[in-house]
Amino acid sequence: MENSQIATVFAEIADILEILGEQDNAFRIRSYRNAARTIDALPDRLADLVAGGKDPADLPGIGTSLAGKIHEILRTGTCGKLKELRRQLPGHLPELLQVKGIGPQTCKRLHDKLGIKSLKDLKGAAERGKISAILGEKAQQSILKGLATLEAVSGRISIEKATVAVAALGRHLQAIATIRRWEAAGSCRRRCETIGDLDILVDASDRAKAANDILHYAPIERILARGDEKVSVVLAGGLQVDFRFVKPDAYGAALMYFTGSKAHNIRLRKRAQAAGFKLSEYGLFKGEKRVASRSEKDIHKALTLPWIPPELREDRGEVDAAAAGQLPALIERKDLRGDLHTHTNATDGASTIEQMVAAARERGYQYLAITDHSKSVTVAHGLDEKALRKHVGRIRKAGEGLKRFWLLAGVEVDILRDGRLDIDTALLADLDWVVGSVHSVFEMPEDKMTERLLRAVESGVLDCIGHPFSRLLGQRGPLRFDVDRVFKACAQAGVCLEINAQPDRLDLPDVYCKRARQMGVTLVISSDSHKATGLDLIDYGVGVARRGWLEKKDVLNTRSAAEFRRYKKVSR
Ligand code: DGT
Ligand code: CA
Ligand code: CA
Ligand code: ZN
Repeated sequence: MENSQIATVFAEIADILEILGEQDNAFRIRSYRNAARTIDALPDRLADLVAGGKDPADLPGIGTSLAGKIHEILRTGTCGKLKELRRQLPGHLPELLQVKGIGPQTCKRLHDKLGIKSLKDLKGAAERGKISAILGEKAQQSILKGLATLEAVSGRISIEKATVAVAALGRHLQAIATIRRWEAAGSCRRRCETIGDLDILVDASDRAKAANDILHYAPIERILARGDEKVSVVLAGGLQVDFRFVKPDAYGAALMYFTGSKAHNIRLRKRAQAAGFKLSEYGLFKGEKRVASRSEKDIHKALTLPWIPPELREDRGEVDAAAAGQLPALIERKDLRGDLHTHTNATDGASTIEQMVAAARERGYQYLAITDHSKSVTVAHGLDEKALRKHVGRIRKAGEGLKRFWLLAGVEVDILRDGRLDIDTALLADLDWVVGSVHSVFEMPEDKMTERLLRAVESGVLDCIGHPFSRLLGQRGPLRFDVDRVFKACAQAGVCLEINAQPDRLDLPDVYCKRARQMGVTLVISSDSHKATGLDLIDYGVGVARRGWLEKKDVLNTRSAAEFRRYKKVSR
């Protein structure tokens, strides 16, 4: 169980209490919120700490009552209090909080004044112009916009949430004796940005028994279907899981089919047909004879293709590339030698410089850049010149004593609305690594935004553009700018583009990775971690890079510290 899952339970309790408007609960609401924040920011997994004998009540702001709930959540995945509160709340009100700009109080007003009980109600009211009378025209427009971005991912969850859900479910499946083998297929295996539902393949020696044991998984809230081929359930929180039973001798064929994507399957089936085969979830057939089915490799081989990695299976030219022997040798997590975008407790991070370094070394890295926020990002306590100079002094001092490890003193500097940078150029020029990012004024005419980014790229002091589209999945659309011009300027100026691995960013998006590489831009995969354990989020960035056809050589932070130093000398 991850800290974020525990924090989510407390945050939802606070949301519901606040929507219910129980004034005398103000103190309790605050303590649930604080607990959620504390737990979310913990550098270590609370589950591990508790397993190691730590009492959650020792954490700041967590008393015995909350500690008891933490134990309950760790044991059962949820908490009785939350279930009870959910029963008290009419309709699906907390789902309104997913809309950017709607907090619990707005939510309550929308309910009290307009009888809104769900997202659907909200949308209807906003479209009929009913909201402006209560909240004003500006709020109505912003709600309509928030709804539109939400719809783009509606009913879908982040790849991180899906990965965590698969890991938790996996621990349950692992313990079922009749299950010989299982695997997550579908969009999860292709490492898509967001996941609609989970598709789990199961090879069981006794299907009825296995189905029975699967259905004992505590987070299951509803059973949609139960048959000999398939069991479908909905977990608490709304995630659907389809389990499909497959025979071991057709495992590869089923894995291939249910991995998809649908467009890829169709493309591959056409190729099989052209060669006189029939391809289905049961195998590759010539007439009545099954020629391959046990493993994906067998099937690909019979079609005279190399094995195609799941991340490429989107019908973006991968079948032709495979046939021509031109599949990329995709980058892997173990190729990474360092992380070039991280935060510490000097701004909005939770860990110290030393804790970040230790975590980087544990992961086998040879270098790490500390890039805290600059002054414009006031919510993150961004640093002004004076504070940054002091911080850089501390970073350099911490780096001096380190053997075979390069600690880079850097910054994530704000790109202001006119393209100027938020920190004095002379100071930036003195740093080891400068990430430039847009954190405000996301709405601009396209040509103005292009000029803004070009000016930053051509400043001569940036090493990398952070989260280049500054989108937040489900919350904020991408910046609009002339992609070709900005990418070309990056290639010319030797400024890298970041693949930011934060699960709600995944920015650059996969299709732009391919384009950036073709235009000669160097890419960097960064965790943008705000705590020591957050370095592992970089995995989601590797997923994006693989979906973007990137190889080890395309990504700067696969280079050794020595090679990276040489790159730095020639690039600036
Ligand atoms: P999702 O769940 O929306 O994130 O995306 P997927 O790709 O996991 O889609 P899902 O769960 O509907 O189906 C899983 C896989 O099953 C899909 O990637 C390909 C395969 N599949 C589903 N329906 C069809 C179909 O009508 N034709 C073919 N060829 N394959 C299908
Ligand atoms: Ca799926
Ligand atoms: Ca499915
Ligand atoms: Zn940022």
